Amino acid sequence: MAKKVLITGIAGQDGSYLADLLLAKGYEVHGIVRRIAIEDSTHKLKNLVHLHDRLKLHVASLDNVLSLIKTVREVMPDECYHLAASSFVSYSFEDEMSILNNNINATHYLLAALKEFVPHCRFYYAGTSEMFGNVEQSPQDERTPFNPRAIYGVSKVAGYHLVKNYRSQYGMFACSGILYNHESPRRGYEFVTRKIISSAVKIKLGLLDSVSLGNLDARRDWGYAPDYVQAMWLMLQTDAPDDFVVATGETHTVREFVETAFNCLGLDYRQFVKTDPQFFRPTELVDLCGNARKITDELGWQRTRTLQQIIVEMVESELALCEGRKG
Ligand code: G4F
Repeated sequence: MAKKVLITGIAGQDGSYLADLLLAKGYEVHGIVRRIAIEDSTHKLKNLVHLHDRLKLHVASLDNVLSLIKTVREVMPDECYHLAASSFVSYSFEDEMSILNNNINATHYLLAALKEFVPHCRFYYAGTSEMFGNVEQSPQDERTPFNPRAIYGVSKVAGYHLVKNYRSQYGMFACSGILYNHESPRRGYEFVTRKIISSAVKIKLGLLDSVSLGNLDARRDWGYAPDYVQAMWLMLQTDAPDDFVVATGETHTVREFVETAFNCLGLDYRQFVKTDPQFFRPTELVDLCGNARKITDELGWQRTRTLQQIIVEMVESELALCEGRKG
């Protein structure tokens, strides 16, 4: 019988690539979506269009424990990947309140529901480099202390400890992946890489004059999203649950990303890119660079794309989208 998997956040970048991967491996794939996503499927489920009727989508809300219990009991999954979260690193007060509550509660509700109804289910939790925050050592690995500097990171550290507790106290097979930034043509427009690519392509096509960005000297460790969902799956196939850092071990500045993207289109970014204080962060994290040695040595994980290759793929995909060659 096919293994059953339940994915929260299935309509996002990572969720949709994970669905692709698990369908190809023969899983029966179930996903949790909000009612609003079904009502506005053209926009909110665009990453799943190509999967059409191969998925089983369940309407539930991560802040409603009863709807989660109902879904868990209906699906009785063998594996659960908890990817849904408010994941934009915001510093606004209203956002901070809801990010903290939503992210922590959703993780707790889901773990509690699985423990109660399907305790053998293997659980993946989407941790993040934001948990390390303002680091004192670089690169970071699984032993580096957490020092989050944004509420999003604080909420993710709390979720990480919930996972650890369910593992040690209740014997659940629960793992956290500590993933650094990962990009692809399915990245949301609010994140800097997609914003740069989509603006550069629009400028090339004469649809936009310029783009305003924040700190061009900020550095990130950027990987390829499909490689990172492969890492998630590997973590749930081991003999014993554990936590792993997933990263490239290389950092690049936003400026380097911009320059490469504009170069791909034959443009000089200096003519089109402005900076605007509204896009600067009050605290910019420095030196976030991951050491993925553990997952490489123990699970054989490897990245398949350089940043240059990711940028080329994103540019080509955006061009196809803007020229109407892609849905
Ligand atoms: O693309 P970003 O918004 O990603 P950020 O904040 O690093 O967070 C992403 O990666 C984390 C690690 O995996 C995740 F936890 C999180 O959920 C999310 O996926 O910003 C990247 C960098 C920052 O240093 C920011 O200051 O780009 C800089 N930046 C410069 N100009 C900008 C802009 N970021 C955005 N979003 N928009 C700008 O105009």
